[in-house]
Amino acid sequence: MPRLRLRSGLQCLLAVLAAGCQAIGRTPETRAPALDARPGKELVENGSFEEWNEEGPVGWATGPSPEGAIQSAEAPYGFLAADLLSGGDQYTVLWQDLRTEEVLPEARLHVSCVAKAPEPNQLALSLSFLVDGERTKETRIYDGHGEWRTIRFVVNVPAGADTGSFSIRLLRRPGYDGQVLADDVSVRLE
Ligand SMILES: [Ca+2]
Repeated sequence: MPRLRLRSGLQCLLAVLAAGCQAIGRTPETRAPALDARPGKELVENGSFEEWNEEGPVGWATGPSPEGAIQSAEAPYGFLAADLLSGGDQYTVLWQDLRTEEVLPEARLHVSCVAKAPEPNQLALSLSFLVDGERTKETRIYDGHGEWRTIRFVVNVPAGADTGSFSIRLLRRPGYDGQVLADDVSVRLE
């Protein structure tokens, strides 16, 4: 009987391991498709926040402090998202200068991210660039109430734009509480 119980225990363990392996194997198939499945040239590095180092998400700068954003496993794209921490009475900003060597005046840029926050207006997505030496911004805000929403807009690059001056920003506004998440930041050149 002891041998029987041992075998039964081993069988249970193997069954649990097999179920776990199946669950791990299934996970990627239940996630959204990779960024590169979409048309156009992607200008954002690590827009899905899958790569991190000790300073934060690879390719991104954060402020006001280096701890402006931490990893979150609640991610609609891939396995990780950015959790923008409260900056007290200051904006928390996550930004990146874009690889815009190929962006010519009068090109179209498709700008988007997915975001989740408890209240509308807690998070903004902003594309910034110089036109004839003047800083120009196109900004859209999160308008949900605690659910994942897509923020999306199109920018027609004006004739006088400095093609080396483009940057993308996520801004967590001061004066709100709760968790603010962002994932899948994309600027695609049509
Ligand atoms: Ca992600």
